[in-house]
Amino acid sequence: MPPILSQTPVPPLVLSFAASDPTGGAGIQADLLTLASMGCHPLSVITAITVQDTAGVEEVLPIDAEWVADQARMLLEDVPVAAFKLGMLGSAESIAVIAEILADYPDIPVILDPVLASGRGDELATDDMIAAMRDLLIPQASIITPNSHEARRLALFESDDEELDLAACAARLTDLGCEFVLITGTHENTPRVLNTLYDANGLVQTDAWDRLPGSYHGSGCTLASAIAAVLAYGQDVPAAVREAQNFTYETLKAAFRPGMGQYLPERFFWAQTPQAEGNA
Ligand code: PXL
Repeated sequence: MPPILSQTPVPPLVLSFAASDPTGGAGIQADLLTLASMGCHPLSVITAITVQDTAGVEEVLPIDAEWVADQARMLLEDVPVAAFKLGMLGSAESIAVIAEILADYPDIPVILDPVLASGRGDELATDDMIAAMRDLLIPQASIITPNSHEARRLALFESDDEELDLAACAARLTDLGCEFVLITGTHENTPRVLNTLYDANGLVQTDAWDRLPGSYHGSGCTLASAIAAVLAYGQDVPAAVREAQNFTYETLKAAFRPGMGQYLPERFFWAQTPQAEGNA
């Protein structure tokens, strides 16, 4: 190899386990764009393939759990990973093999975005997947990033009653063993969006954001990947959560609408020319 190449520093490597979203708005494509935009090199293990457009998800084909495990194991033998990011995982069997892999790398931070449904409400996780996440993944997570609906379902509160206390949900989730829980508040009936970070001792920080006018596809994947990127650069979770929210907010302000459904976050907002901004 020419010396110039061998001296090129390796960016932090973040391994994302996620499903393909052909729109590029969510899923593995969202993770790759976010990680690359934030200066990491994305590694990817595909857990499922979806058929969808910007309005919603039509079909899901989970990848065989053995293939999920093989993709990850081969990669991990070769390259040093700075953070694991988990999105839509496809099946309870895949969750089980991913949990085994994570257990072999206990020092690598795990960012779990517990994807349960699409923005339109298409179910993306079965009850056995939710049970497996709760039993096998949440105990190993450095941080999980549910929205308020997901937090209530994972904490076993069935109702979507706005009065249900999100702090109580977070306490149940940290009791399962994760270090931090970031509950995003887009779906709550508050004037501003409140994103709240908890640990085992309770509230850590709340950040408030002005509500943006659009409906966005892939904002959760963007936020969780951005947290993974900052953790991969060595910052702590509260700092990563702050910086990742700033990044995500910028991607949503620059979002574009390529089809008839939702807006997609612009993960390369910082590379836009003034003219492209004028067309947005
Ligand atoms: O936004 C969550 C999400 C994650 N991954 C895939 C998705 C979605 C939502 O639709 O399709 C592949």
